[in-house]
Order: sequence, then structure tokens, then C-alpha cells
Amino acid sequence: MKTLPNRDFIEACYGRPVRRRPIWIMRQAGRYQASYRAVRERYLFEQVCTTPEIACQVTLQPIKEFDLDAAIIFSDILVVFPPMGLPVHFGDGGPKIARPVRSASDVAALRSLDPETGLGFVSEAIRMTRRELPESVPLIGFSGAPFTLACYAIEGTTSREFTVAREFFFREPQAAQRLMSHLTTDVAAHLNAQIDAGADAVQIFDSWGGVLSPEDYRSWVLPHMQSIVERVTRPGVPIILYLNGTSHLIDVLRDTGCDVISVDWRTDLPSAAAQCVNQTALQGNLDPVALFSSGDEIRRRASAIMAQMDQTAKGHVFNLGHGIMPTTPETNVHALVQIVHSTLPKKQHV
Ligand code: 1CP
Repeated sequence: MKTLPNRDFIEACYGRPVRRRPIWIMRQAGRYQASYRAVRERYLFEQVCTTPEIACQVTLQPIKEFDLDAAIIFSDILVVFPPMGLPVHFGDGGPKIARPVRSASDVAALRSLDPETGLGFVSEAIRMTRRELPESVPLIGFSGAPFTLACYAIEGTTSREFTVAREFFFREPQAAQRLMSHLTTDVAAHLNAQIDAGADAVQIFDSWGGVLSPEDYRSWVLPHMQSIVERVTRPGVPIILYLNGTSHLIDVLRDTGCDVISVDWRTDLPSAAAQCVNQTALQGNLDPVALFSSGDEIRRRASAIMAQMDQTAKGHVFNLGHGIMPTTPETNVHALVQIVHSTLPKKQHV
């Protein structure tokens, strides 16, 4: 008999009953896994991203090792930049963009992204992974959000508060909005290409959106996010939106129309859920660093999150509040998955 696909992750995104509570982990393919480090000894990060066979192999590693409810395609939010005319170098100090966007003419010089020619390796990696993955495991495609991509494009590197990028929004408001519109079109095209290639859900990473006040996020970013959600929404393919620095923006993020808000570990869950007014499910939000504590402490914290989500949220996908730390013990990842799966969800499918 054919096994039924595990719909729990997709159902939880829509706030519908599940058979068991779904869990996946941000950066779930990565340096905390010995099998990933072995691949990285042989290939540069850029080679892993741009070679579909290797990207597929790395995407499958955590699924083979842990009982996770979704896979996320191995890629990076910055892969969109080279085809737009912004080469990126991934060094030890984080990504570097050689010629950042610093003027209206830099914005005008950006090329439009054609996902087929510019990012064919992502679509191919998704097609390959979808063929290799058990039917029971949904595959998540992803993109950076326009604001977070603008942060890197302008700043040229990582930063704590992206002051250079925010300065551009104040100093050159029209050029900044032209950049946001350009990125919005490209992000929607990138996400749609991933869905066409077989992604079952998509996550938009607005990792640095939390550096903005609610007013500025509402006026500078929200219309672009609404436009992406409108262009990407398809029946049965949920859209998840992640920010690191979510608490002060929940009601603005709800207005994007996304299906799930993925919250960081500082977010107060009952108040986040109250602001979602039963429109949006929540994903999260264990502190990634808590995975260095004992099994008992992990259980205590994970159980507290699940109890709060059950009481308040429309639906809950368990995850960390940000990416897993590279030195996390793999045994603690096993422990977390086991704890989450053995706790019955309130909205259980019978
Ligand atoms: O192997 C290595 O040494 C490179 C480390 C690494 C990895 C594993 C980078 C460089 N990117 C990735 C993969 C990656 N990036 C995935 C793979 C899918 C998965 O298994 O989860 C995803 C979803 C991302 C997304 C990403 N890249 C984000 C959004 C999520 C977040 O962390 O907030 C961001 C901001 C990036 C930029 C980036 N790429 C790499 C690094 C080290 C960074 C962050 C730099 C910074 O802190 O600003």
C-alpha cells in the first residue's frame, strides 16, 4: 500500500488539525552536521549552491539523519545577486559584495532576474531533490525578502544594524523604493520558479526587517511584501515569513497576507498569537543556543513553547527562533525532534 504523504507540516501552516506536531530546523543542512562538513572539505560553499547534485545531496542529509517533517532546499538568499550584476564572495567573515548599490544610477544599472537563465541551478536542484525525497516529506523553497536583500546590496556585507542601508532609505527615498520594487519583482519570480520546479511551500527570510520601526516597515516594506504574497500565492502552497526581531512588527507582518509568521526566540508567544487574530499560524521559536543545554532543559523549554502555542496560535510549526548554531551537538537535535513528536498537538487529526 502506498504510504500517505505526511501533510502535517502543510496542514499546520494553514492551522488545520495534524497527526503529529511538525518540526524542521532553520539552517537544518549545515555545519552542525559531520556529513555536511565532509562535503564542505571538498567543495566551496558557492560550488555546493550552484551544483544541483551537491545541493540535492546536502538537502537530503538532515532528512536521512533526523525524523524531520520538511526539507529546505540548500541554497542561499544571496544567490539572486550575481545574475542581477552584483557578484558575491562568501568568505570567513560572511558574504561580501564587491560593488555595493550606493546611488540611484547603481539601482538603474541592476539587471532583471530571469530565474531560468540566472538561477537554473536552483530549479534543477529542486527537481532533483523532489525526485529523491520520500514522497512523505514536503520540500521548502526560499528567498530573501526585498528589504533584507536591499540591506546586503547597499551595505555590501553583514552588519548589526545596517546603518549604511538605512541611511540610503532616508537620503535617497525614491532610489531606495525603486530598488525595493526591482527586488520585489525578482523575489516573486524566484519563488514562483521554485514552486514550478516542485517546492511544496516557500519561506521568505526578512532576517533584518527587525531593524525598522513598525511605521517604517509599514510604509517602506509592507506594500512590497503584499505584492509578493499576491503574486506567489497558490492553493496548497503555504507562504512563511521569517524575521529576526519580530515582536514589535507582528501586526504589520500579519497584514502581508502570509500564511505563517516565523518568530524569533525573544517573541512573547501569547501576545504574538493575539495579534494574529486567528489569521496567521506561527512557527518557532526555541532559542538556538538552548540546544547546548541538558535534555531536561530542552524538554522543559520545548514543552513550554508547545503549551503556549496550543493555547493561543491558529497553528504551530515547531522550529528554532533563528538558524541552528554550527557547534550544536547532533544528539540534542535528535532529542528535540523526539520531544516535539511525542507531545500531542491540541488540534489533532483522528
Ligand atoms: O558552509 C558554510 O560555511 C556557509 C554557511 C552558510 C550556509 C550553511 C551560508 C553563508 N549560507 C548557508 C545556507 C543557507 N542560507 C540556507 C540553507 C538552507 C537550510 O538548510 O536552512 C538558508 C535558508 C540560508 C538563508 C540565509 N542566508 C539567510 C536568512 C536566514 C538567516 O540566517 O537569517 C541569510 C541572512 C543568509 C546570508 C548568509 N549566507 C551565509 C551566511 C554566513 C549568511 C549570514 C551572514 C550574516 O550574518 O549577515
